[in-house]
Amino acid sequence: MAEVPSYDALSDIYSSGLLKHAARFQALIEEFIATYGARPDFIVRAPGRVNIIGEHIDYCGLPVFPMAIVPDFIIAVRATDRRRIQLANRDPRYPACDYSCEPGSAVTINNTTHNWANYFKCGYKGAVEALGCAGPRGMQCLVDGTVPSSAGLSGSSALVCCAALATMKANGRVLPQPDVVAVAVASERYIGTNGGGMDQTISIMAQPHSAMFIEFDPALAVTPVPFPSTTPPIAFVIANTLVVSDKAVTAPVCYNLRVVETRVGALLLARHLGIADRPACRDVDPLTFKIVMDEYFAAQGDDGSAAGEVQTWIRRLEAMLGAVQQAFGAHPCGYTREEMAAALDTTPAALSARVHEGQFPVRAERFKLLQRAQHAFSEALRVVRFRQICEDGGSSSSSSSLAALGKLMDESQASCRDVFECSCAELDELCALARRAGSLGSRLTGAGWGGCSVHLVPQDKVAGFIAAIKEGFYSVHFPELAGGKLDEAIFVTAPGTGAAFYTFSEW
Ligand code: NG1
Repeated sequence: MAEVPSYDALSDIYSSGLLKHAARFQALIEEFIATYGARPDFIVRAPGRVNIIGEHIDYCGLPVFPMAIVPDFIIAVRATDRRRIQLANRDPRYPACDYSCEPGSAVTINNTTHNWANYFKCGYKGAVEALGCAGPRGMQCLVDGTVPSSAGLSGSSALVCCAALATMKANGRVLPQPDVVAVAVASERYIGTNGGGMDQTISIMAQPHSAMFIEFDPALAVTPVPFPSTTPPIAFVIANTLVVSDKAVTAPVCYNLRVVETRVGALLLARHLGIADRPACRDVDPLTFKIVMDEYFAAQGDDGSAAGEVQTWIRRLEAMLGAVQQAFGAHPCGYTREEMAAALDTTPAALSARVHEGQFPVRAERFKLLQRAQHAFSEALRVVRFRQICEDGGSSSSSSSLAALGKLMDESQASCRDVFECSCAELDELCALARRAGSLGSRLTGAGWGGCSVHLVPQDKVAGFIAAIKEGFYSVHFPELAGGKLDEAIFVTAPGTGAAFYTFSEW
């Protein structure tokens, strides 16, 4: 299995802006020495990501299409024999903290208060448990992050991944990439959001120059898919609405509620399709839309091998969209808890336990199973088609490829806005403005309800596009924003590298 790479040249990590990155790494080392009085042993880096298409479907077991970005977390680390984890951040908004790592002392993550160090502790705790470390080493750590927080670019997962890797390396054993992903996915749930695995997978396993088609079921599979080489080339611009959406805080009515709606949807769909008693549906936890889809076809003796992979995906997803309408169409305004339980011949309390509400509580009068399922299967179709266009890139004209990719992104945004209801007024406004300013496809990225949007723009139009958004959005809503701050809010990005260790022999 692939190992997390170690580099000794920044050019292996970043493809441009090397002087700027070198200055940042140098400043990290200098501040580390000033803080702890010794040089760090190593630096570990994990990037944020932008999801190009495939929103809120990783936790349904359905494929997604993100790429790593340059904004990242880096942590300088020194292993010590003192039984303490000392944690500091170069950003003065994030206070230092210090906790015991004596054998037997539990790491507590208080997710009722929002504290940046919680994300570090998640990765630390997950790594120590995964290594089976009875007596973990002490660590001195200095963190520097450039991923905006609560913006849909997955700064949280980048920090969790970085902390898990720092802890593994300091304790002498770094697990293979897929195991690090599993540790980071499971441990980020200590924060209280019942997340899928997209962010941690791309942060650890991204490859340069490609977005990644990520499948979660039946096993994690990551396929690099370069964008088609069009004339003009494709560029992606990220624009932050600057509406802060902290999904840990809003989880009971936003993120975790969507997870529950899709989980209950999967249970009910299995029952509607007459496959609820098949072992994979009855015993698996959580049951996802992807498992229901596969089991439905397996029950008919259809293992999918009759057609090419893409055709199989399309045929199956389209069939599920039809089934969803039949299963939930009589409840266009959603289900009450009692209605969902009755449809599953159970009680509301037993259903709540089945979808782990004890750990991830949710609040809702009505659960919109029809809409959530429609979004999930149609979004997966868009992901598969997006990949297909990228892979066929050379065979159709540049303008038709770009237009087709952009159309899928626009359709995704419409579905997120109207069907899955995870957009917000500012995201809608920014996407509409972006299309008028020359974007071929515009959508929210990440969890939504605020945060960032992503726009497909022909490279020769990027400068004009960014100027138009600055004028039409930022100068209207954030007239005080200028210079570097404005450039952090809207920037062009290319697929970046995944997590790595950096051993700074040249310094
Ligand atoms: P962000 O944008 O980092 O809040 C979240 C989830 C993803 C995925 C997206 C929506 C975590 C760590 N991340 O991302 O797994 O479900 O929302 O597509 O929970």
